[in-house]
Amino acid sequence: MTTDPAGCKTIGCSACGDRIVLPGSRAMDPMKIRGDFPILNVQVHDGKPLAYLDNAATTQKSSSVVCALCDYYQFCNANVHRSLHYLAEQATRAFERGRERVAAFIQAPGVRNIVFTRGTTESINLVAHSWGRKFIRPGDEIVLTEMEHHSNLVPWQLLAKEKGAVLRFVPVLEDGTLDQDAYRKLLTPKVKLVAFVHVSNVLGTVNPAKEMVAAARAIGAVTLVDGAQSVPHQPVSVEDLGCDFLAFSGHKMLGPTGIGVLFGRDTLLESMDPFMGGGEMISRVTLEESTWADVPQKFEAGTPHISGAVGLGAATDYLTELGMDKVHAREQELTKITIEALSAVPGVRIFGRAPERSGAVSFEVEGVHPHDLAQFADREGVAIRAGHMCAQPLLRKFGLPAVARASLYFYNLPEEIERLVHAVRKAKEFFAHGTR
Ligand code: 7TS
Repeated sequence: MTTDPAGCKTIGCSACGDRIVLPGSRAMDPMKIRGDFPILNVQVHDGKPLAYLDNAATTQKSSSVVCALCDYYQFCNANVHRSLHYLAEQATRAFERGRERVAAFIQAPGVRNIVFTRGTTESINLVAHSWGRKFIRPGDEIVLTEMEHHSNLVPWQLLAKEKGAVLRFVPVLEDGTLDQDAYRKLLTPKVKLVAFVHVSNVLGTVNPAKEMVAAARAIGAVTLVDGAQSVPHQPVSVEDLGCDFLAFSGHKMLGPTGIGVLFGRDTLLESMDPFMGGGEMISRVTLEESTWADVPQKFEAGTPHISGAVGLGAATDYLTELGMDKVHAREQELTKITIEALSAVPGVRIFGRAPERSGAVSFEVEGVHPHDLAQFADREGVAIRAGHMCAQPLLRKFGLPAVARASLYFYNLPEEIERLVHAVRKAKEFFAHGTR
């Protein structure tokens, strides 16, 4: 490893020997960080600088991640876990190194606990299919919350329908926190699974996951945490959380799209049936029947997203080098600025006032439809999202068909938040008087 005068470290990729540039210890300098993300410098709509505030949907990718993908395809590409030639061994090593880095990133006991999937959605569907269909019986209860993303709701609806199980929901209170008293009351011996979102993609609420997991485990329920909006933004340790399953997506944490993770406890993964059948997930196959490979391969049928695992590994390297505690602290600062600045605009209502919250800030502006606002902001170079955020039941609870949402990551700047607020003020003006 070498370190240049700017503090950047260059390491050799263990698989292909090529260099990977990592940010240095002085890297929380925002301008230096932004140098690692060329896309943040693109200009949109006739030369407007881009303010990318849609990070809950997907984050941008650091050059180190893009380089790792390039290096992989240029120098290491082959299929994994099968051929014996040089490149096949390099590719297998690179792929498995990705798994090792992911395991270390969330403090999993080992690589056996890390199943690669396409993303959070597939990870949750895997548990519903492979664990749920085997262990859920008629009359069993599954506890979810009212703030779930559709991906932690619909798979359980399908399972409950098939198995005659009952879904129960922890209510969301006015401030965007979960009703913890109601949660405790729902925890009866009938409950077999508790699945909940760690950080809401709409309200930004950080749920007390460790305590919720402990309460569920005390009654013998299996626990699944949707970490799509937590793992990228704060230190998350499965050892500390104590959950049985944790699901998250690579693309929301600097990694490529199409790669995600299911962490699972050894004993549970071993007890579950396969998710999909095909190559790689078998031990022995006859014409009539098959036996399964050991975990995690049992759940990884077919050729996996090899470069995705390599890219996700590079993403965890980048985040680890920055320090997840610093990533979190920086986002907390930006979130505070965003909430204060938006709250100062008359007619702006922010949803989610949890004492502990993340940088997903949903809001509405009096007199401006969220979709119009997002379109207007886009013309100003400010990228935000509008819509139901894949959480229709939650929005319905707040009486809203849609909201606007700015979502932050460590590479954002206070100036970008100012530009958002400026766009909001201008949109209000425009929709009130028809002037720009
Ligand atoms: N769970 C949560 C809490 C999410 O925010 C999302 C995606 C998912 C699950 C699904 O992740 P995927 O990678 O499998 O699609 N959330 C968002 C969002 O808020 N805007 O676009 C996608």
